[in-house]
Amino acid sequence: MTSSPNKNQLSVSNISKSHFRLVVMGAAQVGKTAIISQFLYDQFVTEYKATIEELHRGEYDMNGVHLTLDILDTAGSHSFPAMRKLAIDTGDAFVLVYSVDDEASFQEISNLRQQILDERPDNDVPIVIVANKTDIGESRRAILPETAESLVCLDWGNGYVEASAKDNVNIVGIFKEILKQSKVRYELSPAVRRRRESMPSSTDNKKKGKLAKRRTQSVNT
Ligand SMILES: Nc1nc2c(ncn2[C@@H]2O[C@H](COP(=O)(O)OP(=O)(O)OP(=O)(O)O)[C@@H](O)[C@H]2O)c(=O)[nH]1
Ligand SMILES: [Mg+2]
Repeated sequence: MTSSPNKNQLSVSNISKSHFRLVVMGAAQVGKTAIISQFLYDQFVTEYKATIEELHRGEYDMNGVHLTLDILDTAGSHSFPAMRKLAIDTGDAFVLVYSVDDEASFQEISNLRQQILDERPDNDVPIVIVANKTDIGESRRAILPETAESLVCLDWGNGYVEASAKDNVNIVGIFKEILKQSKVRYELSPAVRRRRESMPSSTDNKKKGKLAKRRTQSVNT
């Protein structure tokens, strides 16, 4: 496979420009910040502090190709409509998080997804739905996994991942699923495809966050 630039690569919008912006949205306290913190910093923070908006940046070298991954952590509560609109307009892909013990948080991701579809004229942005806090146990679940998964995957055509930021279960799976949802774009570019192949496999959870990571940082927006 040649790595020379081609027409497709130039016309591809997201990863091919070596800068990918992932927006994480969802109701308050569903675990958005906890997921990002596990992925980028290998940490789970138990005390809750409401996010206003925070941009994290991860720099990666994948087979010699440099990738800047921006992850925008958004506010679940008191989210200003203009901020939300800007986040939706500028995201390359979206992670919508709900908490499995909170039915209203599932309704919120349904609303957010509709807003994304309404505001993005291309309407094909990768979206992954995350069912977080699976560690709380089956008895406290407000939404059954099979109900959520069939709605998300079959009716919505989006990706679905069950995860626990607390127990560090499937956190890398969220980011792998986003790449899977971006498949069409990846396939357009040989150089980008090589980068995708260098992502960790599903059995690599213990090595999470080690995508040849050079450094991560929190940057002001
Ligand atoms: N049991 C459990 N608790 C979690 C998990 N993820 C997050 N929490 C807890 O849930 C609370 C809220 O987590 P955050 O990550 O701050 O939630 P958030 O979605 O970023 O909230 P906002 O910033 O207000 O939108 C914190 O007390 C976390 O410790 C999880 O996977 N399991
Ligand atoms: Mg937060």
